[in-house]
Amino acid sequence: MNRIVTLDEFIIRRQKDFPFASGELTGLLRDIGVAAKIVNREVNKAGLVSILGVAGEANASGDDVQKLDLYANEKLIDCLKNSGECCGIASEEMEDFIPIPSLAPKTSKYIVVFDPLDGSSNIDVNVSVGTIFGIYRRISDPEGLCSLEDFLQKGAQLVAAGYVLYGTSTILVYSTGRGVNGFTLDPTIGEFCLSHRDIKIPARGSHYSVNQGYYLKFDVEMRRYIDHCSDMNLGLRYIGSMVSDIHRILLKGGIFLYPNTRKYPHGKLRLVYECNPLSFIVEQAGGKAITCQLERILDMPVEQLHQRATIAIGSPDMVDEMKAFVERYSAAPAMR
Ligand code: AHM
Ligand code: MG
Repeated sequence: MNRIVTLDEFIIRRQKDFPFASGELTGLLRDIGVAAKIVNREVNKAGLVSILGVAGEANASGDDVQKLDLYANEKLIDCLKNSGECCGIASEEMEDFIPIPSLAPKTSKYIVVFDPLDGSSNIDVNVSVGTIFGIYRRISDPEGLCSLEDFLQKGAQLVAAGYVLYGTSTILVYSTGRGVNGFTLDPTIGEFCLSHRDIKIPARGSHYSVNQGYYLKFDVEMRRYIDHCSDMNLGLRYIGSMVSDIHRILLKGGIFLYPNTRKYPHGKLRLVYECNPLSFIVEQAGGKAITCQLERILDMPVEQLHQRATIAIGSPDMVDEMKAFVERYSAAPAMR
């Protein structure tokens, strides 16, 4: 039997790769691991809603039942606030960021952004959902509270990013910029155990992932690329939970698209909470991530916390191919 490597052990071992590391990032990653276990416990109970109570009502014990995405948001905030390793948090569930005063004598240098429960429309029907997170080093004066500029850094400035997928098993995947590793939760011992070492995305895959129901709302170049995927006999897989779709693509190859539509002229997905962290992971695994207007996601200027972006992300050869289609069809209006 192979020796089990737990997430905590792995994170501590990796700290040695960073000569000037103070242990803060290590602590933060561990806090996120703890929050993930707490959220996982509640996600697993979601099917018992008819027994335990519906969100917005009181349950049998008279306690208010919370929506799961708000619960996840609260747990992540609690874990990060109490650790003292982080000086600010921004979440997809909150309008504004929360500055966290330092616990003297410590002055924390990291901020965390997250989408606590992505794909939350899938919870009621027992389909996988996920948590996405990104960690940046603060750029504001370390003596004061963190400020908006800390959260508006480009994705290329990420120090670490990851996701937790609450699926058939629960897996935490993260990168600190030196490859990507995945840890599956063993519920019997309550530990995330190293299960996917140094993940590399295949150059191509046999599936594409897009909400094909919006086909007629996409620009012509995107429609031509989707036609091409179908001509190539690629299979379509779309879960409607980005973490699940990206996880499949990371392991098996493929491309995920969320282009602009009439309803979402700038794309639907959030740059800070969804696109940047997942692009960081995919690039670290050898993949690519660009907007449907062909800019690298990680180089996109961030002007607002809840800014949206279009995205094409996944296997490098497939993203290049999509890019070629966009260049060809947007340059030749006569062919529309
Ligand atoms: P959410 O953050 O409100 O859950 O929305 C994000 C989700 C992604 O996980 C998923 O890829 C996408 O929205 C699905 O959107 P659509 O139903 O428009 O295809
Ligand atoms: Mg989301």
